[in-house]
Amino acid sequence: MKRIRNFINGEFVDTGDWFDKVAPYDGKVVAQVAAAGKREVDDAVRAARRALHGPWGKMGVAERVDILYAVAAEIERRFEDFVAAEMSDIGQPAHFIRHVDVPRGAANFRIFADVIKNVPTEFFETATPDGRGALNYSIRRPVGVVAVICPWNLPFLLMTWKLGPALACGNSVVVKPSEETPQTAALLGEVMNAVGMPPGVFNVVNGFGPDAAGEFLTTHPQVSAITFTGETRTGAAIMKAAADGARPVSLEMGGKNAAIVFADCDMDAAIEGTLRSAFANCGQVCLGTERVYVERPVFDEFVGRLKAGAEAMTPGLPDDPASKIGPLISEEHRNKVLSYYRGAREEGATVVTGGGVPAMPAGQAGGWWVEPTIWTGLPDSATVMRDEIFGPCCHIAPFDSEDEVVARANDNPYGLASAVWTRDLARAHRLGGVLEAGIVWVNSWFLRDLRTPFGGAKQSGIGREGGVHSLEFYTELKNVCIKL
Ligand code: NAD
Ligand code: 6OD
Repeated sequence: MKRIRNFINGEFVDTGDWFDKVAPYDGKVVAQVAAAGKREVDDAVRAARRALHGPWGKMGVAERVDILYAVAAEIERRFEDFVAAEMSDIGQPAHFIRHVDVPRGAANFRIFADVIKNVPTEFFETATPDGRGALNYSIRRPVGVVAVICPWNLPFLLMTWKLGPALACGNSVVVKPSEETPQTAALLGEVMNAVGMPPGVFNVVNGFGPDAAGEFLTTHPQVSAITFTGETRTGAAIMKAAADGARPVSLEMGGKNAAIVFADCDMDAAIEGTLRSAFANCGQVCLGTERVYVERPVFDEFVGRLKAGAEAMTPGLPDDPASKIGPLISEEHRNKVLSYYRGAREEGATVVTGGGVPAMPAGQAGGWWVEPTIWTGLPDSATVMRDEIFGPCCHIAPFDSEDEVVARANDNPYGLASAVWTRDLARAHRLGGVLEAGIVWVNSWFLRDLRTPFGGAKQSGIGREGGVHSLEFYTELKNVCIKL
């Protein structure tokens, strides 16, 4: 049986406290994972703090950049190992993992190395009473030990999205992967050793959240800052933990995103885009559109075509080229999604397609499969229109005017993303301005340039990361004033 260990100060560490990692597609144990207790979390944080005063802390930017490029290259060299680890952790089709998740992991190190290499500096000349003047310039210093708390839905992409900037800025890190997806963080430990990353710069502690590795890490007094991706209520708990010691947080949290389809859109593109935004990664993408609003003249056509697309999504094993959709991550998550499927029916939804569990071949029957599901006929106040479900489902509602649909899209506590489908450029700009979301896509979805700001409005997040925006969180900006 494969064993996944913690990675502390450059070494893989057992704890004797093992928990099972189960493959989502058949429910079988694929690995045992060593849960970190308070002692291992403390060891990891102390190693990270020591690293700040060792060779890592003394390195110039150019040398740091070289190491990050080497990390990216080593990930690419071991591409198939990362793909295999991610396939057995999340169970999604290999195509998605190969083209989105793993390549983005390597890119996250390269792009943030480039950002730090090219970061501009402010410079001011100050008048002084004696006429000699003074020069001011700003420098960026690492914030210290950064705790990186990760979710399970795109584990490698989302972990490296935090690690790239954290390390580029010269911090050391302690990562807590999700208990559901521990494998790629362990592989990254091997990569760090292979490229000569100084011990203690990158550490991994495995385990659960409350009263376990996650909480031990976020409450550790030697942690300088916490960056988190996950559910909004977890983010709120982490914010409370961070208040002790007044430590900064960067929170990327849940979403209940709206797709808005106008009658003038390119319908083929809107259907293809909405099939992805509703069902990619089995609906387990924070940017997914569980609320779809369609202008009335094209409502019936849109519903019919999305239904056909959803019904063509063959479920299957990650390495089966015919597979278009994988399972949900866990039994617990499937129970949650299925309870929303039942709730939608009880609230009077018309089930256009799906709503249950697909029949799977014997070997896969123990996995956490659900059918891609589409509803119509519910009011905006229905539970499935308000809660983030995080499954392969959406509700489609008709609308009659731009003002109406903007008000309905904004009437939700979350504000992560929106997708607007229209050929009217002026309208696209108007909606880009008024939709309450951290990102508004027009005629696209999940088209992400890593240099752009990313984060959520309202209950979807606090702070922005991406490109130079990440520097706000991962560095302390210091002014140096020199009297001439
Ligand atoms: P989660 O909040 O359950 O868990 C996230 C991480 O937090 C895990 O590693 C977990 O062990 C840890 N954790 C849980 N309780 C903790 C505590 N009290 N203290 C410290 N750590 C704790 O989220 P999840 O179920 O893994 O991920 C799905 C959620 O993530 C969805 O809500 C989704 O929208 C959100 N998400 C948001 C973004 C974004 O960029 N906004 C991206 C991906 C996922
Ligand atoms: O692409 C990214 O940078 C990013 N943060 C994606 C988030 C996806 C959420 O599931």
